[in-house]
Amino acid sequence: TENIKWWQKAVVYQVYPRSFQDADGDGIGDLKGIEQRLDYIEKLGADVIWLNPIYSSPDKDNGYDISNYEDINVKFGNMLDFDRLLAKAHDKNIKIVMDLVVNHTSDQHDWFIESRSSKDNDKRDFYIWRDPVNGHEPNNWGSFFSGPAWKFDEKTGQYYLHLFVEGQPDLNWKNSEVRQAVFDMMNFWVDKGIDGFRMDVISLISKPDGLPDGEVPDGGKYGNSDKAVANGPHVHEYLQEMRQQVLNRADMMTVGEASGVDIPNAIKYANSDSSELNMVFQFEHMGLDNNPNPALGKWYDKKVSLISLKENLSKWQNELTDKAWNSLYWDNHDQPRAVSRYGNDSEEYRVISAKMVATLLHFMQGTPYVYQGEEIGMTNAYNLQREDFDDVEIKNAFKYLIDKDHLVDEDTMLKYVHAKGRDNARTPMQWDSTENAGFTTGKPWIKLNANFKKINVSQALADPDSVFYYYQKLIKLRHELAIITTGKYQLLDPDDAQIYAYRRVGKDEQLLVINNFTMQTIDRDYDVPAGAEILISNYNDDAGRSLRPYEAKVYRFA
Ligand code: ISL
Repeated sequence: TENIKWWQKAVVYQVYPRSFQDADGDGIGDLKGIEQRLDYIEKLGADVIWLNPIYSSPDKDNGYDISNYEDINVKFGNMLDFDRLLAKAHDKNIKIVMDLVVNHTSDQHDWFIESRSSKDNDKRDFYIWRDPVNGHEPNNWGSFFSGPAWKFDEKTGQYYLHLFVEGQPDLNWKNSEVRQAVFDMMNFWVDKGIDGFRMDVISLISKPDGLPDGEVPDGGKYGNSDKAVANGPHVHEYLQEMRQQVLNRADMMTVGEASGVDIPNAIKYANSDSSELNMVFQFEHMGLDNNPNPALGKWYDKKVSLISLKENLSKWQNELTDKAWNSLYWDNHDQPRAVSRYGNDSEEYRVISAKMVATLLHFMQGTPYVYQGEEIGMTNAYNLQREDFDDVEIKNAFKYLIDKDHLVDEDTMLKYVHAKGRDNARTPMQWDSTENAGFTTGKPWIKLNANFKKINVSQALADPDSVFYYYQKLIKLRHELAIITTGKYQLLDPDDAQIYAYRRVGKDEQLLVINNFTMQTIDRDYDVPAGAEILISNYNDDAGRSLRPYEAKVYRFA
C-alpha cells in the first residue's frame, strides 16, 4: 500500500459549469455558482473536481472550441473568480483538475486567425492544411459530429482538417512550435497551482502519415476518422515530452480521454512507470449499445447486453492490473444518464437501480468519476423535443442523418436522442423544487428536466435512503478500505445474463460484489462463508440467496 498514489484512492466529481449553478442570473452556470456549492461536493466526499472547459470560447461546442487558453469565458466569470474557486477548494482539501483541449482550437483563436490569413504566414503550419484533390476534400474522413472533416477556405484555396465541428480546426502536433506553445500554456496553469488535467481526445493528436482514407461503414458516406487517427504514430512520444516539460513539475493527476484506445495503447498511456499519463477514459463499454447499422453509430435505443458489458469491463480490469491504471465511469457530459442507460429510471426502480449501478462501478479497481447529478439519480431528459436541443452533435445528427442522408426517420431519431443524446446530461443540476430547480433566477440556457420537482438535491439530502447518501457511503468506503483500491478483480459466472458478480481479492480478506441487473427476483448461491459481513447494500435487510429486483450487496470476509 506504500506505493499507492493519492489519485488511485481518489473519487472525482465532474462539474459541467454551464449547468451546475448560476450565481448571476444570466441563465448560465458560472464559477461563483460552483464556489457556492463547494460545501455540497465536500459533503459528498469527493476528492477532486474535474471542470469542463471554462476558457474563452465562441461556444460552437460548449467550450471545447477555445479561443484563448489563458482567459476565462465571460459567461463563467473571470480569472479572479477562478483563483478564488481554486483557493476555496484547496481550503477544503478538494483538488481541481482542468479540461485541456489541445487536439484543436477554436477557429477564433489567434493562431488560427493568423494561420488562415495566408499560405506563408508563420502560423500556417500550426494547423493541417491540404490542397484539394480533384476538386474535392483531401481524403474521405467524416467529422465526429456528421458531415465531412474538411472545410474549404476560399481565401487560400486549401482545406483545413476539423475532426469535430468546422469551428474546431485540428492543431498540427508534428510542428514542434505547436507542442512548445501548448506546453507553455499548460505550465501557466500548473504555476497557478491546479492539480491536473483531463485531456480531451488526446489519442487523436498524432495524425497518420499521408492522412490515408478511412474505412467507410456499410451504408455510410464518410471514412471513419476515429479509427484512422486514434493512437497515431507519435502520440506516445508527444505525451512523454509533455510529461517531461509540464507534468513532472508538480504532483498532478492526469486522465486522457482516449477515443479509439485499445488495451496495448492504454498500457502505454497509463503505464505505472509514470512515463505518460495516470489513466485514460476508454470507450469500448460506451460502444456496446451502438446501433447494429454502423452508419448510425451511437444512435440507438436498445440496452446493452449484460454479458458483453461484463466481458468488456473485466478485460479492462484484468489486463491493466499491475501495469497501468483504470478510470471508472458510466456517464459524463457526452453520455446519457447512468440510471437511464444501465438501470431503470421508472418511478418504482429509479432509486434502487441507481444504487446498484453505482455499486457495480465503485467496487472495481480504478479511479471512479461521478458526473454531476448522478449522485442523486438524475435521469435522461425525455421532455426535450427537437427544437429544445442545444448540442451540436444532436443538431448535426438531425440535419445529416434525417434531412440529408435519409438514414432514419424523425420519430426514430428522437427516440435515439432521448436514449443517447448528450443533452440528457446537460440539463441543469436539480437543486430543489423551486422555479428552475434552484439553478438560476434567470432563463436557463437549456430546458430543465421536467422531473426536477421530485428528483433534486434538497429532497435527497432530507432522505436518509437517498441515492446521495449511498454515494457518500461508497466514497467513504473507498477511502477507508485499501482492498477497494488494491484487491485483485475476479469475475464470477461470465455467462450469467442477469447478475453481475465479482470478487476483489486481497492478502487477508476479500469482497464479493453482487448486482442484480433485472427487475426479477433471482436465486443464486455464491457460497458466502458464515459470518461474512455485509459492507453495503441497497436493501435494508438481507434475503440471502434470493436477489430482489436491482439488488446490490457487497460481502466482506476473510
Ligand atoms: O460525444 C461523443 C459521442 O457522443 C464522443 O464521440 C465525443 O465526441 C468524443 O468522446 C470526444 O469528446 C470530447 O471532445 C469533443 C467534445 O465535443 C466533447 O464534449 C469532449 O468530451 C470535441 O472537443
